Amino acid sequence: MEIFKGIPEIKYEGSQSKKPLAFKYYNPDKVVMGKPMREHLPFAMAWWHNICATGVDMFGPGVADKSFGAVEGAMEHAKAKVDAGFEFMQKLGIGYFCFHDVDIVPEADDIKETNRRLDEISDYILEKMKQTGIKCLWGTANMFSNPRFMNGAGSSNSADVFCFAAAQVKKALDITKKLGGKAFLFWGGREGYETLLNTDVKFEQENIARLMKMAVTYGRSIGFTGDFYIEPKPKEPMKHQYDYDAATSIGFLRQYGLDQDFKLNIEANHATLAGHTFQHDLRISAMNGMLGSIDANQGDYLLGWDTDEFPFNVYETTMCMYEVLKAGGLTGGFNFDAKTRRPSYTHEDMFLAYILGMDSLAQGLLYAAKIIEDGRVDKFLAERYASYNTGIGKKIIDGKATLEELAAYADELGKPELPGSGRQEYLESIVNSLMFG
Ligand code: XLS
Ligand code: NI
Ligand code: NI
Repeated sequence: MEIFKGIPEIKYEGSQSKKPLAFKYYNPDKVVMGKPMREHLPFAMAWWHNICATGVDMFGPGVADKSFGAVEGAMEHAKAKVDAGFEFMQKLGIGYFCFHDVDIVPEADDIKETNRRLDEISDYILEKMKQTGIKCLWGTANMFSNPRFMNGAGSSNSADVFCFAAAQVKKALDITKKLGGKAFLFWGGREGYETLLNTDVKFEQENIARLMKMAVTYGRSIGFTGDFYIEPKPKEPMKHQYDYDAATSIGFLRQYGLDQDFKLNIEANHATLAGHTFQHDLRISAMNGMLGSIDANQGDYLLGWDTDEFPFNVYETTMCMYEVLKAGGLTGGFNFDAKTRRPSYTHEDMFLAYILGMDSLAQGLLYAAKIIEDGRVDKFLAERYASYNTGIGKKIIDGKATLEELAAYADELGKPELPGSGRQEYLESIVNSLMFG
């Protein structure tokens, strides 16, 4: 039964098209730098925002109808959501989805019953996956909504709560493995604190690492060969979240010996909440060999919270795709961890939002490829460090110089030349002319 009646399969029509339900830039077959767009951009649908969220906020109830013709909260509804999700992805040509355990079934009071429901729904999802060829990008356990997690999951002060976190991780890993998921994700949820008056940070961080270690050991024991991800976020819901940003998360993973099994899932809006650009956290992850996947969205520079908007800022998507191309692509994908604004409450809005997001990333890809193929930016960057290619610079790089020798070199020189202009404005004008020229 068709759920999104009147919504056709979304096709590429080109930038001149005025048709709302068409791609203007995302042309899956178009080859960019030797690869079709669909391979550059493995898009994923986020189950929670798209299929579950109704626009509930602190000030009012839901406004969007996500019942999909079923009684809400029952297993019948869970199945209707699967039907809706797969029809949605098929109509947009999206190849992957991401989910939390409690997105796909209503949580029961008893964990045994929740797990039974998860078995049932994952059979149904698997069937749909076989019919459509759509795959699972990553799964995760929601360890932040249920009241038991008010003080965190791995970081909870209660050992019983820690066990429930472990139980959920185990089951979510089982389901992710069953669905052939590429990765398993930990987003910090409530792993953080409000005040140091009641928090033992060292103890909590060690415990989070213990939970992650157990997850890796268990995952490998059941034959899960995918990556584990940490998704950094600096704040919200907690005042301070432990996985603050990419650099902090990488330090944590290395400290606890988790860096061989984990990579990062970088979310645009989380990077900007941490006071970085999206590009910054992508670069930090990539240069450490830990760029796994992306939660594609954008924040609002005037607001201090995670607005999870669909990406439309093409400067940001361009610099994102520049980093992704430079890193040789993603092993993960682009998961739209994004929601329509509350007044955009219709089913058609869900499609329009994904079209915006997919087109914005496609534009970013096209412009990033132009910047790379043009070569002026890369050439400038390489030349900027040319003083290390020969002479004393090379000696430094080769590790053959001593502090005394460099001091003697400086003595002899008396005064160095200024290091050369950074030419930022020139470089920015190159980017503009490539984007709009
Ligand atoms: C919340 C996070 C969350 C994760 C998955 O801010 O972005 O949605 O991606 O738990
Ligand atoms: Ni977010
Ligand atoms: Ni996210």
